[in-house]
This record gives sequence, structure tokens and C-alpha cells, in this order.
Amino acid sequence: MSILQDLQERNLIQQFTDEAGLHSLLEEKPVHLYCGFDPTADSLHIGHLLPVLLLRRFQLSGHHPIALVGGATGLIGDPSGKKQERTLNETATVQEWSDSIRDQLSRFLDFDGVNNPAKVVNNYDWIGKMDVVSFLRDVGKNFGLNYMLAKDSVKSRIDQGISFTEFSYMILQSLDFFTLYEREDCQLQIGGSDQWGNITAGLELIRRSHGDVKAFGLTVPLVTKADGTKFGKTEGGAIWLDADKTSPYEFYQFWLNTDDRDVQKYLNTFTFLSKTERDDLATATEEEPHLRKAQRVLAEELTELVHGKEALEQAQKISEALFSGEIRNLTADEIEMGFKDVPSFALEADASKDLVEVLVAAGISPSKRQAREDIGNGAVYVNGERQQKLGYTLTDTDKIEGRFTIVRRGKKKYFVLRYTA
Ligand code: 545
Repeated sequence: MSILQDLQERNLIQQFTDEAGLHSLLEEKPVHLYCGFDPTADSLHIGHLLPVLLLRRFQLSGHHPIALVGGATGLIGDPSGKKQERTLNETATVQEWSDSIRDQLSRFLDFDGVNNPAKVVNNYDWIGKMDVVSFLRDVGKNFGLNYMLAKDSVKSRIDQGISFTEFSYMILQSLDFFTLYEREDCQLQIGGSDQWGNITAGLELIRRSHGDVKAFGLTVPLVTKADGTKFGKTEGGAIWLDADKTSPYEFYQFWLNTDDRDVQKYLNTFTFLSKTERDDLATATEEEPHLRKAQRVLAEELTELVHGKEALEQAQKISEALFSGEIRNLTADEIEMGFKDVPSFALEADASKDLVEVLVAAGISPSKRQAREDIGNGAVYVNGERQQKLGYTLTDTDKIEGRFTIVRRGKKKYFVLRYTA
């Protein structure tokens, strides 16, 4: 199967500029292609994952991916898909974010291969040095005002307002494509569907100086959810690729919670599993939906891809411990991840820890009488073990690494006691 057939089968293509032309180019030789990422935050989130993985798919089929970090464009602000003018970020901040985005992107690509190693570039290297006269004479002259006003990113902002800064953004992205075309023989730009206008503007610029050349654009569709809510957002906010912002456990749980109606689509677009493997999982969902096998594989594939094998194993360990209630073997760090959204209560390390008093103080039981009843009924668990002794006092052995004690009341209600010095 050709790469384009594979992408089509996975439903990974929204739009092409010239399907037949691109198909024959990709079959003819290894092609250089790029996708740009503006440092508008210190991390990518899963909304950026499809184009990143698309670069990887192209690399796996022998092509040369280039990840562009928008050190310059990140200082300007792309109006595409934005209802309002952005506030400018500080130069130093954008610089810092550029470095983290570059490191993240690098994890998905292979730089060592002898045949088709990946590349990371930063558009500050050419845009940052450009003087204003050259910009207006050599680049700006190629863009008609009507052409620019007709772009969605501008047209949709006319009433609301758009600065000259954001209005000019498409020229910078076009200059990038043009520069990479000349310097790196880059013939294809990919991006999300919001990037269509910027990508085609770049093709226009290349055509104006190189005539009827072979350069192409391709966009991936927006990821949607069957329930109509926005993909990639949870109550806690975005699902980041940075483990410090979204722990591998949360990341794993996010995919595990995928709706049956969405899981096949996500397996197609986010994983590298073969058609047969994906078909088998579709059958599993149909025949034994309660086992959630497809969700489990999806969560495993993505957690390993983004965070590595060890982090996946840890996420699984935490998930199993929470599911079975046997949390004795969790480390304090694992508890921190697994119990992030669980109510917690601070306790002074050397205060008295009569269990009844702790249950009331932490709001786990509403009164001392109820607390005693809960303990007597066998509804109270300390670190996963039932504690039925009235008058029990928490000791140092109940402190996991001196930091936490996990109390459970009933089947599922968890509380974290955190010890403060
Ligand atoms: C800059 C210079 C170029 C080519 C492209 C760009 C960036 C482009 C853009 N892209 C988006 C983006 O989001 C922030 C990511 C880092 C926190 O704004 N003008 O930079 C997203 N992009 C990936 C997909 C996208 C797009 O990085 O294309 O559609 C999201 O899926 O919104 O020469």
C-alpha cells in the first residue's frame, strides 16, 4: 500500500492541492516535507498530535520530515481559526518555549537514520535576520491585497478587527515554505485544516518565482467526538504531551475513557497498528464491548509512544491498583499521580492520629458516631486494608514513604492524608 492510500484508509486526509501529482511524486522518490509549530505554549497537547504523527508516518515510509519551530512566527501570531487578536508573548518566553517544543517534537522523529534522517529548523534563523525593505520589496510584492483579504483567516476577522501584524502572518509562513523549498528541496507542507490558507499562500509564492513547480499541500482533519464536545479537553483542561503537565497515568486514563463510538476512529488516526489489528479490535468492541479491549490497546499504544514503555507500565500499575483497591505496592510518586483528583487532607506529621478523629477532621465521616459505625461495619480501609479496630491510631507504618496515607470509605470513595512537617 502506498503512503497516501494508507493515510486515506485511516481517514487522515482532509484536503490535497493535487492528489494525483502528489501521489506520483511520493512514489517516485523520497520527498522532503514539513509541518510548522508556533511556540504559543511550553508544550504541545494532543490536539497537535496528528500532524506530528503524520511526519513520523512519512518518515517510516522513507520520506524526509522537517519539523519547523516558529521562533519568529510565534512572535507574530497566526490569526487562522482565531476569533480574536492574540496578545503578544515576551521574546524571552517565546525563546524558552521554542526550546521545549523542539525537544518534544524530536521525540517522535528519527535523527540518526542514514537514509532519511529528520530535521528540526527554526524560522527565526531566516525571518529574524530579514530587514524590512527586503521584506516589503522581495516578499510583500508577491501578495495582492485582494488575495489576502479573501483568506478565511482574514475575512472572518474583518468585522472583529485584525492588526497589520496578524494580517501579515500568512506572508511569513509562505516565506518559510519558499525558503525550505529552495534550501531543503522541501516539496510538501502538511498541517491541520486550519492551515489550508497559509499552505496554499506558500504554494502561490513558490509558483510566482519558480513557475509551474511541483510543490504540494496536504491537511489532516479536525478530530471530532461522537458526543459533540471538544476533543482533547477534560475538566482539568488540555491533555498535554509534557509529563509534568499531564501525568502518564492521566494520559493513559484519557485514552482508556474513549467512547465506544470514537475508539475505532482514534485507532485509525492515532496508532500505527495494521489494518488487520485494527479490524480485530473493531470486532472485539462489537462482540465484547464491556471488556474495552480497543480502548486498552489505544491507551497502551499512545502512552508508550508519547511517554515510553516504563511510564506506560507505571500508568498500568496505578490503574490496576486503583481498580482492585490494593494500593500497598504503590510508591508515593505513583500515589501522587493516581490520586491527583481525589480530595486530600493535610495532617501534621506528629499530631495524634486517632482514626476516628482523623475521619471526622478530614471530612471522611460526618461525625464521630458515624466514624465509629463506619469502622465497625468494615467500611474503612487504610492503604487498601480494612481497619475494623475501634480506637486504632495511625502509625508511621501507615505512612507511605512518610508522605501519604490513603483512606477509603465504602467501595470507591478515596481520600489522601498528606503529612506536613
Ligand atoms: C508556522 C510557520 C510555518 C508553518 C506553520 C507554522 C505554524 C502554524 C500554526 N500551527 C498551529 C500551532 O499551534 C501551536 C503548537 C505549539 C504549542 O499556527 N501557523 O502552531 C498548529 N500546528 C499543528 C497543526 C494545527 C495547527 O502546529 O497544523 O492545525 C493543529 O492541529 O493549529 O512555516
